[in-house]
Amino acid sequence: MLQLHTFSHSSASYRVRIALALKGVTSDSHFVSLIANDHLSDPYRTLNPEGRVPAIVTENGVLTQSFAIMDWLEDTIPEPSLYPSDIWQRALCRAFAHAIASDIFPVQNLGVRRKLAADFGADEARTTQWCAEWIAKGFAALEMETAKRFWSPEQGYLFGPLPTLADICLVPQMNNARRYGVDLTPFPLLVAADAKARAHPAFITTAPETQAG
Ligand SMILES: N[C@@H](CCC(=O)N[C@@H](CS)C(=O)NCC(=O)O)C(=O)O
Repeated sequence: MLQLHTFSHSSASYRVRIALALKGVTSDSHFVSLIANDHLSDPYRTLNPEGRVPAIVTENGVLTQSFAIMDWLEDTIPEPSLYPSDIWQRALCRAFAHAIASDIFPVQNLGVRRKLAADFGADEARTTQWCAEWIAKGFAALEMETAKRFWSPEQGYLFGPLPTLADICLVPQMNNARRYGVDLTPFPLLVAADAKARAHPAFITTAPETQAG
């Protein structure tokens, strides 16, 4: 059985939990509290020297990085696919997902927020403002990209009839946006896509509030 090292409110962990659920794969959850700094402990860093969640223990060894884990799942269990079938749509889907995972999310990660506070004297209000501004900037671009594709909620998920990596990245990032008080009214397409995806059982059963730890 796969062992997933995960934290309830970690968006990268939530991505992997959704992907596992979509693929119908069960795993043993090992809770790593980012609040209690479990991720920085020696035993955890032996598993994942980066000191981040998620990490998954497979029969081949430990795999880190949510995208590496999701692509490994995709390669191992191709159906249902986490990508649209058309090659160009697949590329656009990857671009959407990476805009969140590589550009929007990293600047509001826990380590960054702690550094802003410790080294630059940013209080809670300033770090919240920092996170909210980066999210709003990134969402503005994604809203435009989504409008350029003439996407509408009637079309289903962001890239077709099934949830893809784009939806998997959007929903956890929307949770962060709400947590930091981002005004979502300028992003009606993203709000609609989020509402559609978060109603899917794979997103519901793996949501932060359903997780122990
Ligand atoms: N690129 C990594 C990011 C993993 C990551 O940074 N996870 C966060 C939680 S969502 C974390 O462990 N943060 C710890 C920290 O910032 O110290 C992935 O996609 O898996």
